[in-house]
Amino acid sequence: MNTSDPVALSLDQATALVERILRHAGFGPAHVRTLTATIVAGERDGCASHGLYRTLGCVATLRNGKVVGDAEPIVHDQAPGIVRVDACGGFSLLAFERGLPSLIEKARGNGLAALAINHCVHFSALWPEVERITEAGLVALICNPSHAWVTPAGGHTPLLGTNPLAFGWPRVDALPFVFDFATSAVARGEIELHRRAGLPIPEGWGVDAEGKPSTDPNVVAGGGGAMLTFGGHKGSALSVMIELIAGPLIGDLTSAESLAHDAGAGASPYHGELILALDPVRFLGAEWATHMARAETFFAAYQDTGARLPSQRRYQARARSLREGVRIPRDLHRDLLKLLE
Ligand code: NDP
Ligand code: PYC
Repeated sequence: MNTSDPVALSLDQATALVERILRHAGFGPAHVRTLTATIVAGERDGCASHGLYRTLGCVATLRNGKVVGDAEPIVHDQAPGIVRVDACGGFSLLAFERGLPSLIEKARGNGLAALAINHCVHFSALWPEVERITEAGLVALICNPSHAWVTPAGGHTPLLGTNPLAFGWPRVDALPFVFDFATSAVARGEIELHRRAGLPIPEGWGVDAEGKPSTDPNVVAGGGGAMLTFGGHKGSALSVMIELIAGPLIGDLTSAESLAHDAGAGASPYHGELILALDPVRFLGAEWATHMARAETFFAAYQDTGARLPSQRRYQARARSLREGVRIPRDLHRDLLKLLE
């Protein structure tokens, strides 16, 4: 065995390891369950920036006193089309789980509905939540702010979060169409993985304190620099939209306010999350199947162009991991085991 060889884990082993670490750290059973499921799903689907690596951040955030490890979310029936869940300072995932049944019921009743999660600590990829909604036959749109690490196009000081935007469309006899990306050029987690591996980052991801392009992850993510949005002013505008609709609109923090709340602790962001669900059956009635079939024609035409659909790589990684398990960097495995000491 070479010390740089990755460590192979079956999905059961990965699950047992993450569960043990989170329990040992002091998270309550419901949070251990929801955190583990999402962390292992990230690794399984080949999303290393939101996979087992995130266990380190969850534990650090608890040790810093920046998350309530046994918070019990409170569900409020805010309006006929709105369910609000107060995460009470816990991680967002349990709040999502508690609010989901009401979101689905309201979307089926009204045609569209919103779930607003407040006062949550957030670290996760959004596609696991998108898939829970598409499994119910609904269209999903989810977004949230994060910490102010990203400068708007044309600026050079951080103000925006990495603000992910995710969309899902339930498909006939196929896994859902899902995209889920940061509105920064790349997720912060990807830069952190480069830093851990001692690698430079590609140009276009960030700038130094003077706004000059930088490929140093230590400068862009921590050394006075800033991350960049994707697509210049277009990514900036989308990111601002997310600051607004998943911030002030739902009575929660912007990314700048989340970073101020962090006060240098380096914990996961603390803010809200906005989840929208739309019901094709309510929109279309008896015409539903006809129009879902037209969407399938569209997906076929898309792939006929030679392009691949977002999530196809992820679904392939999932199928591979279900067969073969996952492989994680040896130094990550070592750092995870240290959390059990
Ligand atoms: P990417 O830039 O890799 O974009 C991811 C999305 O784009 C996926 O849906 C991916 O599908 C799709 N995609 C990538 N390449 C292609 C391609 N060539 N053709 C078609 N589709 C493609 O990831 P990001 O770094 O922007 O984001 C990674 C994750 O980080 C997301 O899951 C996001 O939710 C999470 N995140 C979470 C934050 C939070 O606050 N909680 C903040 C920021 C990010 P596929 O997976 O199949 O490649
Ligand atoms: O990777 O940008 C990121 C991120 C922020 C919060 C969780 N993930």
